Amino acid sequence: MHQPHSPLLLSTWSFGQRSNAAGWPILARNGSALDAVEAVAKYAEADLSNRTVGVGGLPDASGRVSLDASIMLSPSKRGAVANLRRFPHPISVARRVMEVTPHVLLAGAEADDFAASQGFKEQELLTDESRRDWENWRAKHPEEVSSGPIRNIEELGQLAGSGVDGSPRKGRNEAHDTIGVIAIDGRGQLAGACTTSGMPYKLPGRVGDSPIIGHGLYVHPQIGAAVATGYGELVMGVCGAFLAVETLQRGATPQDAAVEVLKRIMDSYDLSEDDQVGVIVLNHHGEWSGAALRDGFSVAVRSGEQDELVTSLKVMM
Ligand code: SD4
Repeated sequence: MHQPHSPLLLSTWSFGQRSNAAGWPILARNGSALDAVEAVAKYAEADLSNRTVGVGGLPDASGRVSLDASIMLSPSKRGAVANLRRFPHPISVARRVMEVTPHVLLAGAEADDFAASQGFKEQELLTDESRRDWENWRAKHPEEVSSGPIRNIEELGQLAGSGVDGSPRKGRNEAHDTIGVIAIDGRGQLAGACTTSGMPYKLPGRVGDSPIIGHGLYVHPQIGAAVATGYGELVMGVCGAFLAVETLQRGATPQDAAVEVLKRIMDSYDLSEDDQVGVIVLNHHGEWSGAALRDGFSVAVRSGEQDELVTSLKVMM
């Protein structure tokens, strides 16, 4: 178990490890958990090899990329953006929503306008590679939007099998997804961030769990923090991240809290074999756990003593 007030960073999926490297120096020099989680999220957003966060993310069914993000310190300090289409760092726009507006969530074209008014730099989000994948997908699905999640799309680049367009994979890092990161700093302050381009080929306008406080992310400074990843619609039906922190408050361990969220999902849906949700839960003592419905989810852990990828508990047989 981690010692109280020893800084700790926990990120979703295998690519969280290299993203953690961007946030760890902040915690190591006694910086804030908030700055650290923002740095981790920004790294993933800017990473072009990461195909479903930030620039390079897979687009919606209309071929346009839209980004969702949230950041949180406490019930009264949180911000989010949904359906951002012109700016590459939704996490920083979410932080600005938290810091300079009385609101929690800005969405759509007005969220882009807000980002512009705050001086953020615009960038085309659709890369040639994502456009080609979308064109291939569109050619095979002329009338449809995404038929749902692609199981562990975050790790498809690491696994054998086909790519996001149904064609053979092109490389190790082809299809990463949401990064969720939670941290505790040397003063014992908790923070969390979550950023994604959402479900590939989604219906335009679809917003998942990541930018909704209590669904993809929740932080309570005196209790703990939780982040969820995977098929957002499943998380949203059970207020997944809030449920995890609430379960901690009732005295559960981080592992029991993570499992509680997944059990609630199993009880609430007729799950298909592609449905995947992963959860990371951290309590205010610095104890943590990760769990997922199925194989394939891992937690990237970074502390003074540890820099590794930990395979999470799987709850479905
Ligand atoms: C969503 N939960 O938009 C996100 C996607 C995700 O790993 O987390 N993928 O549904």
